[in-house]
Amino acid sequence: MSEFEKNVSADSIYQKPQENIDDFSFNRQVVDVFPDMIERSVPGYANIIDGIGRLASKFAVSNSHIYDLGCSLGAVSLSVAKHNQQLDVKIIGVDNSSAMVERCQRHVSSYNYATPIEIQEADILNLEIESASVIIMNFTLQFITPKLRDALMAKLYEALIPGGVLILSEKIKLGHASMDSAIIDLHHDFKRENGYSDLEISQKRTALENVMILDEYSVHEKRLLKTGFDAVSIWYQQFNFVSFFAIKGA
Ligand code: GEK
Repeated sequence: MSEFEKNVSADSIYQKPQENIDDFSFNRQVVDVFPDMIERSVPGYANIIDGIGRLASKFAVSNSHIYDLGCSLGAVSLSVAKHNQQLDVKIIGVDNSSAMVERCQRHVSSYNYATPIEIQEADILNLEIESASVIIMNFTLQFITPKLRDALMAKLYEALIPGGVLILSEKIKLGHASMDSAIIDLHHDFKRENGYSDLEISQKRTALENVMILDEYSVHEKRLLKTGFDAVSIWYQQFNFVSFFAIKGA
């Protein structure tokens, strides 16, 4: 366990009743508890992080960039660096939360993988992306305003080299009332088993309501095919948390 992991505080942000629940934001308070929060909230998080590193290594090519968009504390960037076998690859992690970026830079620099990792503070929507063999958005697209998602996918497609891959992970809607309700119950059971109370679960849900907007998987798939990607496939799913990848034709 690294020094960083030993210093992670437990997430107690929504433990006490709050009269007015502010919209969720990736501020300093969230950054302080982020590894604990995401591990206890996203089923399969550790498997997804490891799997993305392994999957990225199948598509990374020499003299290219690998982007980790919405990198938070750099878990994906570090997994990609750990598994990368290609020379002259640069991993670029990007986040628009200055609190995240500051902590991420310190965290990432405590590792010493051969593949360099550069962390930038920027909004993905304004970012210039180029020469990418792999682009990853691990639970980030759901925080982008829905009407901007088509254009963002088109920009990522353009930035990929032929044969490149886009790896997306998202919480999804199932699009059927009783199926959604069953799966949401399973997710809430998962959170309860990880120590969150009903109050914490419901207050967090309220905080996320206006900022995390979910699509159905079929919407993601259609959008990517319409953008020009050759094929889209799920490689991991637990409950309503899905990770999938799309290939740009060679
Ligand atoms: C992980 N990928 O640990 N531009 C840049 N960053 C953004 C934007 C934007 N427009 N919108 C949101 N973010 C990570 C987890 S968390 C998901 C990703 C979660 C950033 C935001 O600041 C946050 O750090 C991240 O996207 C989403 O694998 O907490 O559910």
